[in-house]
Amino acid sequence: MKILIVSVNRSRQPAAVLPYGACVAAQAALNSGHETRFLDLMFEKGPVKALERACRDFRPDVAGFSLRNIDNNDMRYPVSYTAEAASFIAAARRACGAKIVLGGAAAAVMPEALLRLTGADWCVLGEASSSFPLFLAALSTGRDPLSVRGVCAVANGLFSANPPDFSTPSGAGLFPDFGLWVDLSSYARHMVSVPLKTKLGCPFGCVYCTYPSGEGAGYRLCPPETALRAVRDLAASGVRDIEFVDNVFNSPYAHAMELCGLLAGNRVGARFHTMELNPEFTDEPLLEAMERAGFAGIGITAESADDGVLASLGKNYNSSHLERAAAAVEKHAIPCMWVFLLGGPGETRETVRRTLDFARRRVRPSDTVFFNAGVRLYPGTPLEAAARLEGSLTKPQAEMLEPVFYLSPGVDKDWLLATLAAATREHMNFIASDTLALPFLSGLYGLAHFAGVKQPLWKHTGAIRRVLKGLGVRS
Ligand code: B12
Repeated sequence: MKILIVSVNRSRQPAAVLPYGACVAAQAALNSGHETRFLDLMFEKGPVKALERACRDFRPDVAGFSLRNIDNNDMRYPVSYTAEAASFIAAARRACGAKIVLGGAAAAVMPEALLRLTGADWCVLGEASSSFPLFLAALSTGRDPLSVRGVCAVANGLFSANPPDFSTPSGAGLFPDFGLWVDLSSYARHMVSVPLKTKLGCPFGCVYCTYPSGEGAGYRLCPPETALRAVRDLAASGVRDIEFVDNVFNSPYAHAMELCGLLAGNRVGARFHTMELNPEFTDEPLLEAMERAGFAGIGITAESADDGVLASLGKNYNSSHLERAAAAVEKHAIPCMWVFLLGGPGETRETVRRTLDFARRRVRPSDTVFFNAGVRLYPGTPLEAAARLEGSLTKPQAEMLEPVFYLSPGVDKDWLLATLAAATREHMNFIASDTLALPFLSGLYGLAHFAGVKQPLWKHTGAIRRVLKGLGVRS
């Protein structure tokens, strides 16, 4: 069959991201014998025209739309991406007779609502490297696609789903030949690193999170040697920045250590990044190993420094792990971004102050701190159930594509935002969503690349904000 994969994501907030999942789906279609083309809408000036052209010229049998984001997860400046995605799908429908399939991280979070919104024929969940070829095989041989694990559809107004198979092993299927599908140099010009994942699944029980339902709760580890091969291939093709986008990079700890050891022993001239370190496993030996491996930037997803809030969020760590992680970070030169999520269950003015106090005391001024305010609610999560019990969420699940946020009754929105604004004014290395919403942020990446600045750009947050302040620009 002729398969067109369309990556609809055009968001540059906080930075453009390379359509990793869409590339995996395209590679899976190609490897299973289908004639496959890819349309990346990220940098297209006229996305609808480009899509119509691709549909008319290629006349695909199947158009697979990769939907990454539902919205920007920002309570203060919410942006929803689903209406735009639906308009692209409608344009494809008008331009050709292809069957329309949805996939991607957003589709995994709310498949039914997205199927109903877009009118797509099917949604394929689970690992695209295994489920997508099985789906295409069913379609091409006239079998019911719903017989394939991970496929769902709305027919006659009714939603049917065949649950995804979370037992497929993680391996080479995670490493597409990116250069076949996207223009890597455009991404490099926007200071975007190439993403790689070294495992699937997430065993943690964070109350707001969709990862275990999207990938399964058990780990499926990619052999570190296989990941090293993918890193080598990318480096050989000229890629200089590689970001590990595992849900949690440093768990299982031994797997991360083994990979770092291999990277250190086989230096390929690339810089490595990850934003997904869990404080429980962030210690001295790990940072030592990451430094030797060539990591140029790390992020610690701390969320809160208050033990009560961490427990209510369902976290596996407490404030003593944060203290230990901070002590380890201080001993190493790798720039670090700390990420906090304020307003979750159990949050009060007191607990917010405790987290801010941790950031002031323990984060080096040369490092960056990002504060999220408000927790995006997703169907099927324990936090959704709690919010309904509390009475703060009344919207039916079908309407949750429009962003809805949880804010603890113990802290009011105005106070929280004013307190955050004061903290970010006082500390130039502290940022909140105001900075991410800056309209010129995307241009800044291009400028920085042109000036030869190395990734990650966020390590210059303090300096950039000071310059902007000098120019009278609020950031
Ligand atoms: C790492 C990450 C980031 C990094 C990205 C770094 C980088 N260099 O790429 C950073 C921190 C920058 C980031 C930013 C954002 N992220 Co983010 N991110 C992730 C994370 C943890 C992994 C994404 C990834 O690369 N996965 C690996 C690829 C291979 O998986 P995949 O894309 O899902 O694709 C698989 C399937 O979905 C499927 N598939 C994909 N496309 C298609 C197409 C077809 C046809 C088929 C059949 C299958 C298919 O096949 C793939 C392989 O199985 C996910 C969580 C998660 N577990 O998905 C969140 C996630 C994708 N992010 C999310 C969000 C909201 C954002 C932001 C909007 C806000 C934010 N929190 O910062 C921004 C948007 C940035 C942008 N410009 O678009 C949401 C998106 C859904 C939603 N809730 O709206 C997720 C799912 C987290 C969540 N549950 O809330 N993110």
